[in-house]
Amino acid sequence: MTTTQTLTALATAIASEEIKVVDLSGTLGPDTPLIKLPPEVAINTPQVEIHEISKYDDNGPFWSWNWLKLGEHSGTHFDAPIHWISGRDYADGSTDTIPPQNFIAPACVIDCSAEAQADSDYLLTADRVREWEADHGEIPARSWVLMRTDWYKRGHSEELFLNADENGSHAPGPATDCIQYLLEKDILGWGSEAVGTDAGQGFGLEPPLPAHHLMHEANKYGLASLCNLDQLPATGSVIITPPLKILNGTGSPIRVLALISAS
Ligand code: 23J
Ligand code: MN
Repeated sequence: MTTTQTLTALATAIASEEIKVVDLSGTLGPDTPLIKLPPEVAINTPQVEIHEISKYDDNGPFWSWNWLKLGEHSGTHFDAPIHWISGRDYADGSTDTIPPQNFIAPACVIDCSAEAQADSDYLLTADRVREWEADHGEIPARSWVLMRTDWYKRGHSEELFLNADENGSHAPGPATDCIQYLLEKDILGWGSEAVGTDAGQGFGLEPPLPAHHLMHEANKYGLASLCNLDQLPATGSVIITPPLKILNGTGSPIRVLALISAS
């Protein structure tokens, strides 16, 4: 098959639903849960606001449109390398400078749903990734690794989704050695269903917040608040992840699409 025929076949297979498109994004709105950093340590992102400009009325008789108040790291979103101090110097590390071919890549999905249900602070380790590889093959370079926890099923309830107590949020994420191992594999990015790419208690790891610190130090990307990872196969999907082209953007809300084989 020529490359042009491959492209045509792709479009045909999507139209016929031989290739299924799975939406990995949550709905973005005023009740979208956002990360809550300790206010004595840091400023937080304000809740999403959707403001009506007109709705087929005196403010615009034939049209409806809104303007948004929106943090870069709100809802299902992309983390760019310059988001973290360890990645601050990458010339191709902001939402407007990342090469666009990096927005289409295969995904490996590691099912941690049972572990996360048993333990909200569950940390995926390098050993557990190696077990996954024994079942599904080696993690390929330039792939996304997505941690399935079914955390998105907690919905937009802050209480359930952030799951915070006096010690902060309790949500699953990667152990430091997991991220180190995945970087040895030269993955493209790391994705999570939780509010951020790191565990709720990830501040206490070494380095603190290893998914942020180590991935962005290596000019790699993150995806947070993913949904529907339970609809993906462990291997064989392709995900499409272009953030908004925000000037010097550190991240962006995003519509993440997965292409999977229907058969
Ligand atoms: C800023 C500081 C700490 C964290 C985060 C942002 C995120 O999780 C994020 O959305 O990138 S942990
Ligand atoms: Mn983020």
